[in-house]
Amino acid sequence: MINKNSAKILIVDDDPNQIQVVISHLQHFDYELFIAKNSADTCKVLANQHIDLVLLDINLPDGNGIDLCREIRSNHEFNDNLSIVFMTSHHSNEQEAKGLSIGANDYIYKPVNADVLAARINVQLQQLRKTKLLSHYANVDALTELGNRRAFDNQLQLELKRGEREGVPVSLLTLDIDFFKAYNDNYGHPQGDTCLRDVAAAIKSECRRPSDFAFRVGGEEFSIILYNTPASGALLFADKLRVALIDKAIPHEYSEVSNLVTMSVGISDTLSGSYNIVELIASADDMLYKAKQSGRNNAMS
Ligand code: GH3
Ligand code: MG
Ligand code: MG
Ligand code: MG
Repeated sequence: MINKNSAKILIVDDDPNQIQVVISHLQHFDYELFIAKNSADTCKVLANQHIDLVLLDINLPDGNGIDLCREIRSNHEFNDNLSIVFMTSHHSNEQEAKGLSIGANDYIYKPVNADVLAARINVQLQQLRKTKLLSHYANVDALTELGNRRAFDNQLQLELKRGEREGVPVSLLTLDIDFFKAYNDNYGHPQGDTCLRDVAAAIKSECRRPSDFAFRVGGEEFSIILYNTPASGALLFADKLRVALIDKAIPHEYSEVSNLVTMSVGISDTLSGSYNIVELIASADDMLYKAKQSGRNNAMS
């Protein structure tokens, strides 16, 4: 969520006087302001800071704002949730329509009134907050706060493409809680939900690298993507995770394998198969089936 007071705004203008005007208009707000005087500096700031909004001049010494806007929108390394607002003194309906059609969110003419600038920025920041909230609801599982099935599909697609491009293995782990139906039937659904949250917490605490991604993909099923990890490494990870869950010591006196909640894990990787998403998922599911068949509370690759 962007907090209104901590929004990061980048002012792009080659005219120091114009920059001063904007700064004085915005000084009463707690925005964090950044300045760039040309296209190259703009890209540098966008790459290094999570900017929320850019106030973009059209005429720049090393290019023009329209081309820069296009470049920003096509470069996915930059913040997807970025608002681009053109600010120019050159009146042109054609330019204005073009700017909005290539991905700008608003178009303001200089000189701008301080209250109007503040109000327009506020509209943009409100819109960003709504977009982020919508994306959160679409991708995050409400019970565990892990990514949901949709987020899993997207991330796996992304990591497989990246792995293939960089020639790096990707592992997939499919996790399933053992005898969870019996848990629910005996302890009740609310207690079952609490158990799912506890399992998710154990998963989160074991996913320590930025390239480890965990999801709740179904009722009591979870998936983990480990980038740059072969199945042998994923197996070690799965065993640590199983121990972490056992260490949580969630009582389950109706389990047939333990008196605690346990999980079984199926593992596949891109080395044994291909970078094909369907094959990778099917193979992890097969391994999960085998892990269940062989007595549960274990991991198989
Ligand atoms: P196995 O060891 O073979 O995995 O047995 P199991 O009982 O865990 O497997 P099964 O797939 O038969 O049971 C899944 C159960 O998970 C069914 C349902 O009671 C429970 N469940 C699914 N979604 C939720 C949920 O959102 N909350 C709660 N509390 N329980 C859920
Ligand atoms: Mg200029
Ligand atoms: Mg299941
Ligand atoms: Mg189960």
